[in-house]
This record gives sequence, structure tokens and C-alpha cells, in this order.
Amino acid sequence: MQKEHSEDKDNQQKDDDANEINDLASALQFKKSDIIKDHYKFWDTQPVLSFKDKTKIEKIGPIDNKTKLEDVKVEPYNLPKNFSWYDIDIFNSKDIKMLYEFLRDNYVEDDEGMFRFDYSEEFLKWHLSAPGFLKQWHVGVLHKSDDGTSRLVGFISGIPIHITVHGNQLSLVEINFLCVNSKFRSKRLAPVLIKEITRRVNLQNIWQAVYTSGTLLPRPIAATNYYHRNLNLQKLLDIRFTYLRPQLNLARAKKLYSLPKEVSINGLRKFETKDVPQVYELLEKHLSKYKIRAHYSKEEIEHWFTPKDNLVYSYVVETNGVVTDFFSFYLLPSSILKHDVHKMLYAAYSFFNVANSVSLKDLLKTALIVAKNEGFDVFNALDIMDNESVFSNLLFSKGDGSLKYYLYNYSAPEVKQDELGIVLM
Ligand code: MYA
Repeated sequence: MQKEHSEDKDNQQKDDDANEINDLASALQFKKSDIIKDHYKFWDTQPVLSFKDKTKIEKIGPIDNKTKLEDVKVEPYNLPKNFSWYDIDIFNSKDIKMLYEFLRDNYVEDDEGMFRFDYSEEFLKWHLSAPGFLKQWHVGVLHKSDDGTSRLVGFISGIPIHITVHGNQLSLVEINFLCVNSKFRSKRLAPVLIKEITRRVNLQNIWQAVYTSGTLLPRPIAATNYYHRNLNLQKLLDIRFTYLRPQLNLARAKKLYSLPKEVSINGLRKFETKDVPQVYELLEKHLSKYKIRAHYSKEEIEHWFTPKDNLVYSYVVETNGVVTDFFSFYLLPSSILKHDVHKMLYAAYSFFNVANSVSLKDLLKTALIVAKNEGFDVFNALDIMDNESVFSNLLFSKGDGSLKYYLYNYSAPEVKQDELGIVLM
């Protein structure tokens, strides 16, 4: 009897938990394929919010503020036999090539395994040399095989970044490029990489991190979606990146998605170094309305937005010396894994759009025209900042990719997509 009673209670508890999780899932817009596990062997040991926290998160601040610099291990974490730590020197051509090839062959794929991100060597150098970067935050793991050759089998990186979370300014790290060679997966190497970079970051007296992932982990601060605008419809159909609605034939679709050849905003030109102070002001003001937002110093503005072919494209609208508007996007190609002819997908990713003298719709449309003229196949943007308000007008469609935002060692209420003013690459 007692047992039955406690089983009833258990079942009731399980139902309550399931309802809680559904509520959370709909609030954060998780995908059906996102699984919330009962236990996370690694993540349950980390200072992150848990799915088990049922009440609305209201506390803002560090989760663990007891650990002190002197508590941080001075020695690196142990690795199994034949594995060793190796810091990538991004200015050494052999190292950057090794990292590039490793990520090209092992990094993030879509759910169907049709596309894999192909960050270029230049991209990796650009990202990893952000102002204030540290070589010891470019953490590699080498594996020595029986024939004595060593190869990269794991990587994780951090770069400095400054953000504001619900009014609180934080200097922290942006974690990216966590990757384990596909043949070495499910061996718990990822938690060691994460613990090792945490140790190295803590040694700089930094205790928080921000990161994004398509994978659902405990516990997102926001869940966002990718939207796509066709630029090269025929290729996107060929590689099955996109499909036509049954009512739309190819000729009509091509007409629908066609864009003018010329841009029509007066005063539009490429960003130049002399624009740094004005773009700094524009971006600071624009981002101030979002609950979670990035800050860029002038040095960072120059680093992230100075145009570089095949990497980053930035434009301003200037009238009589005054810069009023700004947009930027970057090239992140993907390898096409299952097509005989097409091998690369050239995708533009929206970075920041600040519209003042023109509408956001006209500004983003101009970005589409520039991207099309530069030979891009598709223009991608997240539904963060004000982006979603112009998606339908500009014929973006929702993709099946979602991206969750996370904070490490910081508790804060979750935010909606349009309350986020931060883009991680
Ligand atoms: S997101 C991009 C992630 N990379 C890829 O998706 C590339 C393809 N996949 C792989 O290379 C591997 O599958 C990875 C996992 C490396 C992802 N973030 O070693 P394992 C947990 C965090 O046996 P593997 C990006 O770069 C998983 O829940 N944890 O698994 C941002 C499980 O833990 P638990 C993840 O498949 C990264 C454990 O790993 C992720 O061989 C931010 C299993 O380990 C993921 N994306 O390798 C990292 N995927 O048992 C966090 C799985 O608890 C940074 N796992 O469920 C935290 C802040 C650190 C700095 C703090 C400073 C203060």
C-alpha cells in the first residue's frame, strides 16, 4: 500500500516534471529533437543553471563566487596515454592549416549530415586573434599513433569579450570551436577540453563565459532560429538546401527571389578605418536596447568590421561626413557532403544592422544585393535583435537549424530572441 502510494506520488511528480519541461520548452522554443536528459554526468557538476530549477529564474549574478584564484589548479588536467595538450600558434602556417583541416573534417554538421561548416584559415586567424587574445586559450589535443605520427584530435578556444546581462557588465570569454575527431567521440574528451579551458581562463581571474550551440545543454539563456534568404535558387534546389512550395514553379520562384543589380541607398560605401569612432557610437547606442548585448571597444570595431575579401563585408551610409547607418555580414562556407558537382555552399551570415536614416528593411535588402553581387548562394540571419521584423518582407524562410545561447557561471532570467544583441560566430 505504502509502495503504491509512493508510486502514485512518483508518477505525479514525473507528470509535473514533464509539464514543467514542456512549459520551458515552449517558452524557449526548443526543437522536437532537443532532448532534456534526467542526468548530465558532466554538466550537473558545473556552475550552470539546471533544467531541474523549476521556479522562474530571477537571480542575476555568479552561480559560484566562492572559488578563488589560489584554488585554481596550476597543472593541466591529465590526458590518457598517447594524448597531449598542444596550444595552436595561429601565426604558424602549419598549425593553422592543421586546425583548419581538423575542423573542416570534423566540425558541426546539420542533422541530416548534408553540410559541414568549413571555416577558412583566414576566418580562424581572424576570430582567434581578437584583441586581447591569448595563445593558451587555443587549446588543442594531439594523439600519437603507433607509427609515431601525431595529429590533432580535439580543440576548444576562448577569446575575450565584454557583454551586459540585464544591466550588469561582464568581462568574460566567448568559447567556440569545441570539436573532437569523429573517431574519438563519446570517450568523454569534451568535458576534459571544457575543464582545461575553464582552468586556463580562471587563471586570468575570469569566471564567466558565453557560448552558443545547436545542442541543447543545461540551460539556455535564449533559443534562436536561423532564417535563410535564397540568393542562388537553382544551386540551393540542386543541393536540396531548399524546396519549392508546390504552388510555385521554378520560373515564378526565380522571379520572386530576383534582386536588383544596383543598390539604391545614397551615401552607401564600404566601411573604412576612419569610420571606427562613429560606428563605435552607433553600435553602442543601438545595442543599448537589448537585455543581453555585446560591447565592442574601438579596437574591436576595427578588428571585426574592417572589410576583408572572402571574410567580412561591412558598409556604412554616410552623408556630409556623418555616418548614420551600418551593416555587416561575414562569409562562412559549408562543405556540401552529398553532391557530385557542388562542393561548397557560400553563405553570408548577418552580423550587425543599424538602421537610422533608412528602414531596416531597405538596409537588409541592400545587404542581400551586395551579397548576391559578391557571389554568395544564401544569406542567413538569426531571429535576434530586430531582424525578424523584416524577414517575411524580404522573403527569408525559417530553417530547421536552431541556436541556443548559454552563460557559464552566471544566473540570469532567460530572454526572447529579440532581446539579444550579441552575435557569436
Ligand atoms: S558548439 C560546437 C560544438 N561542436 C560540434 O558540434 C562539432 C561536432 N561534434 C563534436 O566534435 C563532439 O560531438 C563534441 C562532444 C566535441 C561536441 N557543448 O566527449 P564526449 C557534452 C558542450 O563523450 P563527444 C561550441 O563550440 C554532453 O552533454 N558540451 O562527447 C561551444 C556530455 O556531457 P553530459 C557538449 O560527442 C562549446 C559530454 O559533452 C556539447 O565526443 C561550448 C560528452 O562528452 C556541446 N556542444 O564530444 C562548450 N555536446 O554527460 C562549453 C556534447 O553532462 C563551454 N556535450 O551530458 C563552457 C565554458 C567554459 C569556459 C568557462 C570559463 C569561465
